[in-house]
Amino acid sequence: MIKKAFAMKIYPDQHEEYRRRHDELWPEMRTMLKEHGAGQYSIFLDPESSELFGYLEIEDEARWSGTAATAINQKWWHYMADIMETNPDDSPVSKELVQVFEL
Ligand code: RM4
Repeated sequence: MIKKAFAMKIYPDQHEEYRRRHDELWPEMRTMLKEHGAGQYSIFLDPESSELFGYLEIEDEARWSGTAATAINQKWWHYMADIMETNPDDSPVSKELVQVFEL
């Protein structure tokens, strides 16, 4: 099992909307993430800085990297682009974080 963590950023006035959209995560998106080996996927928000901290566990990097090109993921990223910092292709600006401790 591989642990992945990453940081993203939402717009300061969109905290509630970001949560609302994830409370209603499209079933096809949920299925796609699981089919690509995602487990224990959580996203936390720092309300002061509007930074998001994402954590998930995957089985295989290559399998996980396939998520980006799926039609449902592309649709999700376009849908989310109005409330978070994105790249020109609407993917979220995402910084990979490095694990530095484990109990
Ligand atoms: C996030 C972001 C990620 C996606 C999750 C479900 O806002 O778009 O890429 O995996 O939602």
